[in-house]
Amino acid sequence: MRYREKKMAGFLTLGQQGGFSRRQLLATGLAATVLSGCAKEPGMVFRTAEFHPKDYPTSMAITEMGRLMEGYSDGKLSLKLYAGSQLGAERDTLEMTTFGGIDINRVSLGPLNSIEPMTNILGLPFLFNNVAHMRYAMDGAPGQQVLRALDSHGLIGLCFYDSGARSFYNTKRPIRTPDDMAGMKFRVQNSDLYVSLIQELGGNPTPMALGEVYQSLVQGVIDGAENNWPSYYEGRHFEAAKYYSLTRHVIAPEVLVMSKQRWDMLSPAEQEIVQKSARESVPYMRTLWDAKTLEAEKAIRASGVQVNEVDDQQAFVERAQPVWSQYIRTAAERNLVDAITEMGAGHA
Ligand code: GTR
Repeated sequence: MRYREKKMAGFLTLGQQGGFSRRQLLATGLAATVLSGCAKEPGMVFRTAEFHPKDYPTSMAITEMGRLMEGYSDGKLSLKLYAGSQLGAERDTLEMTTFGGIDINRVSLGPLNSIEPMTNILGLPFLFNNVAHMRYAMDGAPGQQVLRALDSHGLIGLCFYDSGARSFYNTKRPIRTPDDMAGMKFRVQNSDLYVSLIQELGGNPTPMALGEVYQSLVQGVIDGAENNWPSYYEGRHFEAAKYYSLTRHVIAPEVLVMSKQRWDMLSPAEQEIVQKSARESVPYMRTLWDAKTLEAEKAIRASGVQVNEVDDQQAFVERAQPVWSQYIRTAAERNLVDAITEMGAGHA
């Protein structure tokens, strides 16, 4: 089948397999594309999922990617962004993406950990020295290697976005040493890596969707969680958990993925446009991210949250060390860690 025919067939089977009703297709704009195909070359509107609201850096970068894509394709390729978790929690939207029910999705690496082991490597505690190190490594061969590893799971890794450094916040007390975490219940992403990390540090991990964290903090179901400045701020978690302790234990990036089903319906030229547009949205995302991080930090500090540096970060590094041996299992994983570590020399 030539790619155009494959594309049209793909649209129809996508609708049938995914069990979309005609009303749902119309609502998402997919039907418009299918129907207009009779009259002229059909355009494609990629259904795109994002947990964060539409003015969050990742959402704005996706919007920028859509703008670039439309320009490069003379309006034939575009995306519709469903921001603010409209399509569901990250774990669920990711599953839908692997089956072709969602075309593009911006997710944290956490929910990908159970799908592709290589993603665990980027989430290893204290792997990256800082955000600059992470960006450098993701722009180079290590980043490409992890993106390509997603191919065998029905996903095309388009690019990495930022997620800053994750630190702990809680309702009880400042965390200065790992011992301060003892007995506290921390929400973690649905990822075994994060569960192990909290256990090694001495806390009690509770996997939970991000959307449930605020309420769970307020109701005392959990004592704390961990995240970067923008997410701690955006979710209003800082209003419920007044201690933010700068452990900076994970500096994993986020990733923009496309459903392989949809990718395979594109011509090589269209694939290149999608890839290029995603890549070109990255510098824009980074500028927004840096500004948002500063803005969030300023607002959080002004709100009366008690922010502290930890006494000795090395104590956390050492406690978390068993997580490394647990997740570096193959020679390829070891090589990836070594390559990333070496790249850190210029980013101390
Ligand atoms: C945020 C990230 C979200 C989500 C979240 C979490 O930093 O942007 O995609 O994965 O962390 O903790 O669940």
